Amino acid sequence: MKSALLLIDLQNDFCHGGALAVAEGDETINIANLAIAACRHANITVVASQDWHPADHRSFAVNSQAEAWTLGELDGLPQVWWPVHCVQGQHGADFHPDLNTAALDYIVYKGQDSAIDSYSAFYDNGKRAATLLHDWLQQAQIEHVIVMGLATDYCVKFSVLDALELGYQVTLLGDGCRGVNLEPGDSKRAIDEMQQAGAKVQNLSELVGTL
Ligand code: VGL
Ligand code: ZN
Repeated sequence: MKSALLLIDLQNDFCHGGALAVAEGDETINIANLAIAACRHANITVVASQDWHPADHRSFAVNSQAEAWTLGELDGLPQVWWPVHCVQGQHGADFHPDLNTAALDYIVYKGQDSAIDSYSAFYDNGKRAATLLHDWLQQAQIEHVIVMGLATDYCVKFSVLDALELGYQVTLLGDGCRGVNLEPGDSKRAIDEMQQAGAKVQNLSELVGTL
């Protein structure tokens, strides 16, 4: 069975000093580089997503007359109002400088539609439009995805749930994820939810033993 490593949103804005910095976010970069090396050694494709918003994106609190980090509604869907982050072409949207981007086989962009947020690397939050990721993985005959990245309780969680729904086997690299934790325990609950839905949760060292 062919596998792909899927690295979620390892971008400056989710790391130390970023607009939407996740606690210990930087610690995922070293794990990602180790996972990339192990996967390349085992001939496993490496794919990354980038949160890629236009400056007028309505998930940004300032663009929706809302206060950052509070809850509202966007296009009929529950929405956390975020600080401005991952604006297309800006430093915050770049991959973390230490990430081994030379090893990436494919990059999928998400969140380009100003009117709706897009946590999953497969669909927007209303599943109204798909990204190019599923088509690309199908072309490559991938049946198993190994997922890690930022943030556990948003983009990682929804990418994993969609991958399972699309019929992929999913391994979540637990030590390769960090969460926003707007409410304490959100990351733990997200991991439980992914596991309940059928994801296998492993640490990198366990995964490496199976490659
Ligand atoms: C993310 C909040 C807003 C993420 C993206 O990558 O988890 N979270 N945009
Ligand atoms: Zn975003």
